[in-house]
Amino acid sequence: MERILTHLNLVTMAPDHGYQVIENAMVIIREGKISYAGPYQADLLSQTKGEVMDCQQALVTPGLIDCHTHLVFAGNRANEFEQRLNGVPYETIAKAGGGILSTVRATRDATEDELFSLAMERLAGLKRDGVTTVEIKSGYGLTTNDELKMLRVARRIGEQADIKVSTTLLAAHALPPEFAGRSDDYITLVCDEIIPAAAKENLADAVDVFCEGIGFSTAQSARVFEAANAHGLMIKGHTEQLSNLGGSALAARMGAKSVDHIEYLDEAGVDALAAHNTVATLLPGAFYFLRETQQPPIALLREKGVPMAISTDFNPGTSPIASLRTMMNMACTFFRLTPEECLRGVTVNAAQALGMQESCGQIQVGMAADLALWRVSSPAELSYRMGVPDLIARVVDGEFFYQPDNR
Ligand code: DI6
Ligand code: FE
Repeated sequence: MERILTHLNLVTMAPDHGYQVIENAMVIIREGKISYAGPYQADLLSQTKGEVMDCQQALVTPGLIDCHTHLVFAGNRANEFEQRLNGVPYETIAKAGGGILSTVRATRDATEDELFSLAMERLAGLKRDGVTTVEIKSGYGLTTNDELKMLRVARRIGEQADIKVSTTLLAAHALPPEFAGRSDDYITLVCDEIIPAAAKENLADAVDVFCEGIGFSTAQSARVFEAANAHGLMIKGHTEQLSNLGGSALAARMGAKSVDHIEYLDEAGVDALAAHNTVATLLPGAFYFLRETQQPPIALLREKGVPMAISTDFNPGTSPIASLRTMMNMACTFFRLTPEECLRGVTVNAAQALGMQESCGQIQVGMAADLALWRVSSPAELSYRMGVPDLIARVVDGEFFYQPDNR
């Protein structure tokens, strides 16, 4: 069964046309994959059997990819947000059990069904922005059972068929209270028990580490990456978010698909990313929410040709913002990325950050028919405007999901 989309303006992000709009274009979908994408061709249309859909001049881009989220958790931290704005010091909140560990408690107490329905609500926000693939991390369980529980919820979201999910085990996110003063022992648990269990049940596509003074050291991160590599899982890092420990270069050398945050990355770190073709994932939501002033080294990343991705980092502590288009706008305003770099950052480069560059992130023959149809006239509008419901539909493996009330 084929489907022919006509009367559309096409932005493929593929090497031949990239960001350039192909007007009056045509896309043919066969068995969930792109079989043609390019200028309108009357004879091709007449040769093709199937349903013809008039897209009424919609702009069609690859479906957007949010390559870094913590979408599965229970509770929220609005109370702490409010306390801080009322002058309560962070230390007081932390001593009273606030911060990441309050989310850990709530997540441990929640059932899989509860976590699933909470995550689905948050996901609705991302879908409104045309997201067809999302990465979801664990990291609020911090026991074998609770980490696997989070990953099972993430996998179940992917089985709903209207969005693709890539899962990441982030057991090395924070030190659980049971291991206070024994962080090396916790890393041993992560390497010897949690990673093997997640690999055995096929629950994780990748493994991530929070490599930071308040997280885990580079030596501990290396142990986690080694265990992940030994189990054939991809690796990624939360690195150089608050200080420069060299975690990004370490992760790149060990084969990381991406390193994320990277406000404090130095030139040697950028060189390591360039040498290993590691994606630099920018998270402007956390930059905004933490009122960070240290800029990621955008000029150096550009100069050395490091691919940049952009993501929401959706999480209850530092980025409670379920909008990838808001992140595109913030990447322009805070980091001075161009709208072209932003669209690349949520399509082709985000796919690379997930090791999915062969199957999605571009509109190219043979790739999955994962598309977003927009009521906009130029791709720059996607980074320019926030909050206006511009999305008409998402297409996942050739299947259409219309945005309610916006057909
Ligand atoms: N960096 C972050 O910004 C989040 N995790 C991390 O490693 C914060 C997560 C939270 O506060 O719940
Ligand atoms: Fe994160």
